[in-house]
Amino acid sequence: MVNFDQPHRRFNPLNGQWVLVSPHRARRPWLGQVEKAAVVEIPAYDPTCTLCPGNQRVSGVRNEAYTGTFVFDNDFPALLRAGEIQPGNEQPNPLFRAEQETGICRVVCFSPRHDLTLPQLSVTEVEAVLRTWSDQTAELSALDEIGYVQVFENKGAMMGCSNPHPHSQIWATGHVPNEPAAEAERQEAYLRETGRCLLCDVLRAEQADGRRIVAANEHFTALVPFWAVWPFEMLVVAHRHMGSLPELSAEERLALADVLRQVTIRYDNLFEISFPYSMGFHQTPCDGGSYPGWHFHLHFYPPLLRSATVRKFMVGFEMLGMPQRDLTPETAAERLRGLSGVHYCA
Ligand code: H2U
Ligand code: ZN
Repeated sequence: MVNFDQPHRRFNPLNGQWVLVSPHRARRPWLGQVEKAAVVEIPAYDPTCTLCPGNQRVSGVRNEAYTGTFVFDNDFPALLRAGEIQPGNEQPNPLFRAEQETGICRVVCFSPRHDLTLPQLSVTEVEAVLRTWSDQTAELSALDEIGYVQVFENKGAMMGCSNPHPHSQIWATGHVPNEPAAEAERQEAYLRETGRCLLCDVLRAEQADGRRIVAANEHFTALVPFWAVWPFEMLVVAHRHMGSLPELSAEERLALADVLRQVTIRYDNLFEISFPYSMGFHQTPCDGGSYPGWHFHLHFYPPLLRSATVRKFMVGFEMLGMPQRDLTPETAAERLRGLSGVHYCA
């Protein structure tokens, strides 16, 4: 038996990592929002923004006068196409392993509006963003040189986002990156050992328990996972066993748009700020392997802990030992669930 009110560790079956939970330290009274972040008025169009329609980017290229979503190749890509890489003469050895990495980096603007983040867009506008991410996934994963397509959004200066114009990024790589590689291994092992899908089982168990569920509709559920590391981390799981965005039906895409709004609106309402996070889709690798155990999902990793400005740091024991949290996932979910589904600015 385990006492969840006392220090204990929880296992993340998706990545094989443990997290230390110290709930006795979170007993101090909830102070709510201590200080509000300075309110910055953001214009609908910013003539100096490199992502706004019709404006010039750093590369000198001018953006289209776009009216919906807008995709362009990143002017400062972290990866290069195979044909762009110069041959080298480094000889890796077993201790200093290295492999050339190739790939494609793109930027996806959500809308022409410089001032509207995901929770402020309508459900049809979010659905349009999902369709763009889906089309990009299909296009990039069809390329021989691409083994994985990572769609993600870094939101807020705290997450290193350099431009407030709502946008996401896509990094498509030749190799499968660490996180999805670990998830692939564990999901396939679970399927081999049990004959069932890991996240189908997790979803059923979470639905039966109920304590960690924050929002749901017919096709998707958003929850604070049992093994969450970040205070208000969330996992969005598809109800149907599928692998990637292009597999969603039109109805499922609309349902995902709805859940994305439910999640991000509650995040903004928590401290009444534009809530920072890194979020991203975990989709089936496209490296030619077979991944019947892969279950389509999204992770939201927000850095904030107690207020608009008090963030969690992953330092000390967490860098050298393992991640640790005070607030239990159950308490975090309860707090998020209790917030209004209507944006505080509306
Ligand atoms: P982040 O702020 O989330 O890093 O996203 C901005 C991205 O947009 C960043 O990767 C790219 C940056 O390289 N960018 C361009 O490609 N061209 C520009 O003119 C500005 C920013
Ligand atoms: Zn802009």
